[in-house]
Amino acid sequence: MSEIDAPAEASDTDPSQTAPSETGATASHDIAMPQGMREALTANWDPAPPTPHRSRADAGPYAAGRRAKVSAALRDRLIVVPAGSLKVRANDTEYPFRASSTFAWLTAETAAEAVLVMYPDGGGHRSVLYVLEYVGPGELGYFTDRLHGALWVGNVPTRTEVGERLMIEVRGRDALGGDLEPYRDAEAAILTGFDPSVDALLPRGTATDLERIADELRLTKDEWEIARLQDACDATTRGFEDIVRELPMVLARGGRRGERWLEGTFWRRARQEGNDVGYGSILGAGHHGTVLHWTHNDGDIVPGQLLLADMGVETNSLHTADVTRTFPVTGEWTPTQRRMYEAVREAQAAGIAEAKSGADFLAAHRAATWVLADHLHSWGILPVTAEVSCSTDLERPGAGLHRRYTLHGVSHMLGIDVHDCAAARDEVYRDGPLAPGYVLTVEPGLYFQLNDRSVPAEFRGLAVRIEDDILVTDGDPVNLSVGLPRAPDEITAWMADIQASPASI
Ligand SMILES: [Mn+2]
Repeated sequence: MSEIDAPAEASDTDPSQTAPSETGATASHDIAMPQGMREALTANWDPAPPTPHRSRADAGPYAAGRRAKVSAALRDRLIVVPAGSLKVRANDTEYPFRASSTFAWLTAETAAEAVLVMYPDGGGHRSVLYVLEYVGPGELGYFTDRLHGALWVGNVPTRTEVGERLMIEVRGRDALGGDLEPYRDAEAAILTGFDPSVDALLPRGTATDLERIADELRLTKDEWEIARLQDACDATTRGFEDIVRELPMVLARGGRRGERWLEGTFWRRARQEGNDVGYGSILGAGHHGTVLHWTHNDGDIVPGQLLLADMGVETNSLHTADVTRTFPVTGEWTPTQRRMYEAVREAQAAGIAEAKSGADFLAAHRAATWVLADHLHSWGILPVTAEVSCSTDLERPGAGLHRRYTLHGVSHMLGIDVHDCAAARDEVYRDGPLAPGYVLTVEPGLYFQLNDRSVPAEFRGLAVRIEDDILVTDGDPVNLSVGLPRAPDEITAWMADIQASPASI
């Protein structure tokens, strides 16, 4: 990251703005660039080296198929879906950009500040993708625009290349305002809140139906998306192998902040094989595993602990895995750890068996939770039977007491978002039947807090969660994350095997 010696141009809202101030200095502490210097610096350049498009070559027809479904659901409406704008992290640095999920789903594009517009046209829609082309050689912004100068941030693909790769009409982002002007008062479905400059162009646009409709359509993954989710799970498997391989080294060095080290190890795999992690990795050693969203990951790792690792690689198409494994950091289970682990494994198997076409979404949750409650009762922790604790009559005395230890629902939809399809109505998601092409997690867990007086001392501070990504089909459920072992002895053997073999990249 460079600041000194080059005049940085912060172009706040208008990405095409490249004009420097009178002195040529554009941000605090920048060195002035007089007119003569500007002319000298902008002369004598060939075009900037092209940057290839990063999407898969086969993405276009699938994205077109998704647009056709949205088109049919929003007939005669203007549809506007921005990728989103850059977000400031601090001062003049931005967060890494991640396109809005609806945009990525409809275009297979992930570029910052791009916008999809679907114009009503003869009962259907004509789709146009507006992309930003960065400031090239011959213009001052090539040197001075730290957000969009090709010299500063690398070039982007040409409009022609984007159009050929994604099989869509492409126009420059600077044409968007003029193209939308005739629609300023039209009834528009617009994904608001992602790009303020786009929201301002269509002040009467509404977001509600578009998000709901897209999220309900996104419940069913097409074959291309299923393949990407499989890619995400496969890369995630390799990331888990990476952290297992480094555990002996972490322990040998005293384990200090070992959770953080392993977080970095997994992140390297995510960046190597995909775009990023799909959500903040959770690495909870010992009682940190009882904290559902433990993303501080700053704890030590010491022998005798279980490590709960909940991590997922996000592909370049932005599809993510969401996988949890829990294992003893030395590979050796204590009897209590094993007993607890086997209960969760049995619960997960019961849940996965319910992930069938036609079953309702909550069937996996009910089946898994019943198994957990039954074990909790048999251990003397739950004072009532599973039948009482899992009663659908929530007013019944004793109902729901297992929730002190199970804490969360067993499933959620998975796709481009880790908690996918959040805007879908309850009647099609939570209360709706599963269908072929749905992908959901099955992730039961047991959590005994360190300070919970209701459990025997031997259980306190222990946490187990097992999470896999399940594809619903016409037949049996397909486990996309089956590449990682689950049986306790298989985990021990897997760890020894991985730790005896070199890393692969
Ligand atoms: Mn999950």
